[in-house]
Amino acid sequence: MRYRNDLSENDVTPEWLWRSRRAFLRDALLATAAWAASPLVTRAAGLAAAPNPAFRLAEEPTPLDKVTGYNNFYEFGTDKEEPARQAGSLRTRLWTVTVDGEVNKPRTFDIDDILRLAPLEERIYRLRCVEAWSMVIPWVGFPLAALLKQVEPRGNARFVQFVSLADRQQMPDLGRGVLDWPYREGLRMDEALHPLTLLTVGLYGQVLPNQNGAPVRIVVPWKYGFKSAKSIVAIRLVEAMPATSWNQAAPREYGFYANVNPAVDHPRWSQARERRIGDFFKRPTLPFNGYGEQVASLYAGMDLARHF
Ligand SMILES: Nc1nc2c(c(=O)[nH]1)N[C@H]1C(S)=C(S)[C@@H](COP(=O)(O)O)O[C@H]1N2
Ligand SMILES: [Mo]
Repeated sequence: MRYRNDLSENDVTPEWLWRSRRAFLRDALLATAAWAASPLVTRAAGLAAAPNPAFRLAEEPTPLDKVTGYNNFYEFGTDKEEPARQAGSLRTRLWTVTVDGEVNKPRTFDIDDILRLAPLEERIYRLRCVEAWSMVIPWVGFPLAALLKQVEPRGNARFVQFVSLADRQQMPDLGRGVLDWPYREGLRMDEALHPLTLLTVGLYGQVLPNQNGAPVRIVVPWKYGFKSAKSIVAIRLVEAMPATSWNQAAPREYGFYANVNPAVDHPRWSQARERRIGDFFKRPTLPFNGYGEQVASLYAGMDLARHF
């Protein structure tokens, strides 16, 4: 989807959003200064989401053009500029997410079902990429826990696997074999149920741009960015730790946990500092990306140098 000021509403609004707009969207954000000022934004793609004051940061959000122009999404190219150029071929309508595995009520949700599950919130989170850059992004979504509750996880569900779309017709770089497709990620059950873990449908008050993982992705702010799977089509609750694409590709470099940790270097570079996109100087990386107060207890007693 392109974001332009001069397109009519129906040109730029995905059908699922347009159809469900009356129920879930208001013509909010029309008047806010940041919204009106951005040449990239169209009001028609707006998502009504109440800012959650518990998730504000004293740091400037990364400008929208950087958030949508500098992306990691290997299905659309390995250069950071390629997803913005190439992700237009992703079809995000009539999208479904199947949630199954160790659950009492497996179910396939369409995107409208998902939007109906919980009120949308705007939460400003840091995103720290494993390659030592970071952004601050106002995401729109709600806790993944609200979705998982719907399917009634069984007692033996210990992990959650996320599976992204893998369609060669829509994703030009799937043939290049840099990763084992579909892109797969995973969380331990308590991580998946943690209130910080966000099922995400938008950013900057608009539906997710394709290059950021439309129409629905995960955002796990205390972990390296690769844990936050984009354009997901399946969520599986499983008993054993699931395989993940990056861990399979380079197990010495990318662990299952991937908690942001300035004390544990990547084998090929330091993780002590990071470049906030747009800044010249690097800044220190914070343990758990600054969310330690909320999540450090999940790892009590674990050797995080071993379980990196
Ligand atoms: N399906 C899929 N999800 C993905 C990736 C990917 O290549 N494919 N890249 C990951 C990485 S490494 C990062 S840093 C974040 C980037 O998200 P952003 O482009 O919205 O900043 O997406 C993650 N999710
Ligand atoms: Mo990343």
